[in-house]
Amino acid sequence: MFLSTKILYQNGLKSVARTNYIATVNKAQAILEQRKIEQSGLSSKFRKKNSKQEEDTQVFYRFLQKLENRYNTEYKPASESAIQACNGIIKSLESKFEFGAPQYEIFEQKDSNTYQNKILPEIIFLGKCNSGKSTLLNNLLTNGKKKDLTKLARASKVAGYTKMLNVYNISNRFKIVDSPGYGVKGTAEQGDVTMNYLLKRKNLRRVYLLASAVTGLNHYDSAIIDYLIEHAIPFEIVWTKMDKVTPSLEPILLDNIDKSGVLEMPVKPRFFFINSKLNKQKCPKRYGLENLKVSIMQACNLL
Ligand SMILES: Nc1nc2c(ncn2[C@@H]2O[C@H](COP(=O)(O)OP(=O)(O)OP(=O)(O)O)[C@@H](O)[C@H]2O)c(=O)[nH]1
Ligand SMILES: [Mg+2]
Repeated sequence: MFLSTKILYQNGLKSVARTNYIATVNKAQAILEQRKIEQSGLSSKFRKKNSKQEEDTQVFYRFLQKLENRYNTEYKPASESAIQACNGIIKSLESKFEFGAPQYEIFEQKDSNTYQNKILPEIIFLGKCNSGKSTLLNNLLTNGKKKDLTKLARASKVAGYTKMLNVYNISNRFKIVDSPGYGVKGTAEQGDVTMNYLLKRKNLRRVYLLASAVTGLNHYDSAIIDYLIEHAIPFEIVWTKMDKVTPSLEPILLDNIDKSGVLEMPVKPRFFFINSKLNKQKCPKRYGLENLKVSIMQACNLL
């Protein structure tokens, strides 16, 4: 009796253990199944997110194409060989901040001290405060590497950040001048130094006028454009912050350009549409910078 009870007990134990074991296996299987479901859910969510990103990038790219076709009819995009040559030159060059000048006389004086009168071709970035001049300069001269992006020109959310003409020397081959912005945050002294520079600078090859694609051109830009035309200073227009143009802002941008008066000029400036900042959703790359680099190199006779 004792034995059979013991066997029973043992059998009972075994069967309890077996039941527990089966329950554990079932539980583990259920967990695995659940995980599989979750993972497949996750990956489909991930796939959905990725394809949404791709779609947004394509939509953005198509909008850029539309702008190119509509406004740059007289200009061809830079050829692949020109882009490669240009990137090769830029890679081999070293950029450094040379000096800042709050007045044009100081600019001339510092410039002659630095170069012993060696004349280098020069371009300047003009534009309203906050239009992205300093950020673009950094992007161009550091090949867009994130860690280097604040190495050269200081940029800031605060409008009116650049206070004087800042000169950057690129391996003694050419120079880029970053200017203080005009508009509500600009000052009379900053206007003075910039206007004097535009008027007097003999080695200025081309002006790049920057306008945020979000705020567009306004009467300040028109006044500067009139000044450039009056003094026969060649210029192009760079539309910055394209990454911020949402579908609802697209028609506003087109309207701004169409009504700006620039399209009626006898020689239409070339437009560059760029994003200096990346945006995971629709601008994973920087667009338009290659064409702009080629234009700068050509203006400085380096290509
Ligand atoms: N999203 C986006 N932000 C940009 C872009 N370019 C510039 N910014 C931002 O716009 C702000 C102003 O940029 P800056 O480069 O300082 O503008 P600036 O024209 O030099 O301004 P001032 O020196 O004040 O005349 C900064 O917060 C930049 O990060 C761009 O292409 N996309
Ligand atoms: Mg600036």
